Order: sequence, then C-alpha cells, then structure tokens
Amino acid sequence: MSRLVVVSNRVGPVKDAARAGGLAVALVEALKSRGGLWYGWSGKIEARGGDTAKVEDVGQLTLATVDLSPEEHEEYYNGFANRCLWPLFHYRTDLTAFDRRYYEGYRRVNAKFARVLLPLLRPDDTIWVHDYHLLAFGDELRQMGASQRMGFFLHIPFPAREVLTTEPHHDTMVRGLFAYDVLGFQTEQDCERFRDYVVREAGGRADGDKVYCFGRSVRLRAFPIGIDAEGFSRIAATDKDARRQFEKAKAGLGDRMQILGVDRLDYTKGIPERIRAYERLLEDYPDARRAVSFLQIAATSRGDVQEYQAMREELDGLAGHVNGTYGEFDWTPLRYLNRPVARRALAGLYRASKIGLVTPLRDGMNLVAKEYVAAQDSEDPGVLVLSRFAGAAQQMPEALIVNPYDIKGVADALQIARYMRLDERRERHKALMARLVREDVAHWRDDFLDMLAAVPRHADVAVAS
Ligand code: ADQ
Repeated sequence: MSRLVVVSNRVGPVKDAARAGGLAVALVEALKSRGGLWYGWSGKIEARGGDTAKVEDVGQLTLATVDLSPEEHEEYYNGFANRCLWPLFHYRTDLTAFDRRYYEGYRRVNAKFARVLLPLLRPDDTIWVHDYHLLAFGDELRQMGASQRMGFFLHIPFPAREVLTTEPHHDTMVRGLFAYDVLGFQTEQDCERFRDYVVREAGGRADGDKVYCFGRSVRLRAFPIGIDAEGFSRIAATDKDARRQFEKAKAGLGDRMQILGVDRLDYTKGIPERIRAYERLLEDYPDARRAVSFLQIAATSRGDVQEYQAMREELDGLAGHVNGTYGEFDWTPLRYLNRPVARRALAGLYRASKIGLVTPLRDGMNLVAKEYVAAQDSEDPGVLVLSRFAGAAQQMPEALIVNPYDIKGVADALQIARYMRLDERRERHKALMARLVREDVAHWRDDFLDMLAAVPRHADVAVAS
C-alpha cells in the first residue's frame, strides 16, 4: 500500500482534536488506524515564517509542520481563507472581503506549502489534500513536477455558480482544482453545483463522474463525511467522564427536558436564529415554560476575525433577553456557555439531552448532528431537530428537518419533538444509527482512497479533450 500523505491547513492537535473543529476530528479518526504523514501549518506565527518543515513522530503518524509569518497568517488565513472563501462558500457575500492582497497572499502560502512538502515526498505516495485553505496547493505542487496521485476533499459547501462568480478569481480557483485527480465533496448537491459551474461558466463538459475542462479531466464524487459512530456511542454509554457528566446534567435538570446546541461560534451555525426559535417556543407554548432548559455551548473560534467578535456580543444580548423575559427565581430558561467542552464530557451531555438542536444556515456536513444521534440511549433516544441546509440532512431524513430561517417552524418542531412518543423515537433513531454505522468515518476515508487508487497516475494521463 502506498504511503498516505494528508495535507491540511492545521496539523493536529492529535490528542484534543475537538478543539480544532470538525476537520481535525475527522482526520485524526481517519489517520489513527492507517498511519502516514500529516502535513500543514504548525499553528505558530513566527516573525520570519519558515521555509522548512519540522518533522516528528507521534505513534504511527509522522507530523510535518511549517510556521507562518504574521503577514502570511493575516493574508492567507485570516484574510482569503476566513474572510473571503469561508463566507463566500456559505453564501454570505455580504460578509465576503474581496481584497486582492488577500488572494495574492493565499497563492504565495499555497506555493510555499508545496515547496516545503516537495522534498519529503516519495514517488509512490498518495496525497490527500483538505479544504478551502488549499484550493491552489495541488496546482502549485504539479507545477513543481509532482506526479503522485493527488485527491482533494472540500469540507464546506461548494457554492452556487451565481455566488461563486462574485469572487474575481473564481476562474483561476476552479482551474487550479483540475490539478487533482479526484475531487470529493460532501453531498451530491455540491457535485451538481461544481458541474454546473464547469459546464455553464467554464465551457467544460461532464460525463458520469468525470468532468472535462481546461484541457484536463478530474473524477468527481460525493463522499459524505462520517464519525466513528460505534466508538462514540460506546463512550457515551460507558466512559467514566461521560457517565459523570450525564449524571450531573440529569441531577441538575430534575424533571426538565434539556435541549442542546453545540457549535463552534460561527455565523454559519444559525445560533441567533436558534435562540429566537427557542424564545418563540416559550411564547407560543406556555406548557414548555419551566418544562425545558436550553443549553447552548459555543466555543470561540477565529477570535481575531471581526465578524466573530460581533457575534459574541449579539449572543450575549439575545441570551440575556430570553432569560430576562421568561426566567423565574428557580428557572433559567437558557444557559449559554462560551467555551469548548472535553469530548468525553460532551458525549455525556448529548446523552442527557432529549432534543439535539442543530440549525446551521449552511453547513458542509455538520458532525454535531451525527454525534448527537450516536450518543443516544437506543432504548430511550432523544430527537434530532436538523436544518435542511446542513449536508447531514441528506443522510438523516428521520430527523425533524427544519428551515432555520423559519423561526415559527423551528419552534413548532421543538414542540413536536417534546411530545414524540417512545416507539417513534426508537424507530427514527434505529434508522439514523444504522446509516451512521454503515457510513462512518472509516468508510468515508476508504471510499475516497479507493477511488484515488483506481485512477491512472497523473503522469500517465493523456490530455483529455
Ligand atoms: P465545523 O464547522 O467545525 O467543521 P462540525 O462538523 O459541526 O463543524 O464539527 C464540529 C466538531 O467540533 C464536532 O466534532 C464537535 O463535537 C466539536 N465541537 C464543536 N463545538 C464544540 C464545543 N463547544 N466544545 C467541544 N467540541 C466542540 C467543518 C465543516 C462541517 C463539516 C466538518 C467535517 O464546516 O460542515 O462537517 O468540517 O468535514
């Protein structure tokens, strides 16, 4: 088997991946059993940046990292990746910074990542590149002569053509993706949007899972990312820390039903709309007052980006408003914690919550929805209320699917979830869990890598018409 080289913006943290969000969680799971080289930014900002990789072994894994200079970090990471691509790909053109300086910095850092990795590569390596930070990486590496098999997986949505074309560099960005041999997206809809761009904007053509454009071809498929469903389920049921958290939560709740939201603090996650929907539940259904308790956990991420600071203030205000309006001396309707929770404790919290409320305005997949289901007690499972705009909704039709912009609709779904009968909850949970186990993170990884292994090596491909 050829060595696997995974390239992503951040490498690790191997032990506490949840702090770094969904991508890190998924990659640690994917690499744990197979081993290989994991390469990317060290997370450090050093005055002169770095031009060589620091290499270290952690168990079966070799980690290789490179530092960024303050300017590189500002233009590539805070700038183009997080102030342009992130909002743009989540349909927030109103928040997108169209700044050429950011784009140029992004290209420079993608080229630097390629240059630093090149001497560490072996001729028969399989290279798997991840996410929107590295759209141009494959193109840069190919221009330096690399002919290894190379695939790319996008963790966030691929936007509609009309949205993507608002970015002045859309053509170069998509052209760069044709340096890869396989392109993986989260859902079939993402693939459709990519094909639509290629055919209608760039004059290419699509034939089955092959897409031809710019004198090259690439294989395109949806690989919905999964979690280690059985492992997480076991943790929720039997782990000591998870049990402790479960018991503590239950004791604090008494007869009340807990509704839980868990997110990175991000404007794509629909947290303000969710709080408004909860408030609407209390307003429209007086029987819910004192009978429920909403816990929203939102860990700060990308704290140096301005939009994220503004969001923190907005949420503090909204939470205060709900508690001020509906709170009683002995009942706090909403508890809002602005911090990360350790993974095992989180499993216990999910299990102690009778409703999982996952309502992003746009999300590539959303692993929280999957973790919530996996953590439930199959004898007495809770109900997942899930946004139709999360990629996960495609695989989880047995959840209560909602439109997060429809505040009243979400409030009604919460009320339905509160009263859902045990046999229906069990039935829905069984179907959801069976799919989670079948389409878990190992399946995602193997599926992608099998497809990549099956394509002819890039060097041997005749230029396709
Ligand atoms: P994220 O946007 O980070 O991921 P998500 O898929 O929900 O979103 O993953 C978040 C992960 O971080 C989960 O494992 C969750 O448990 C953990 N997490 C979130 N908040 C936490 C908190 N307060 N404390 C502890 N842990 C917390 C990106 C894309 C998603 C895609 C993933 C994987 O935006 O659409 O599903 O990558 O591809």
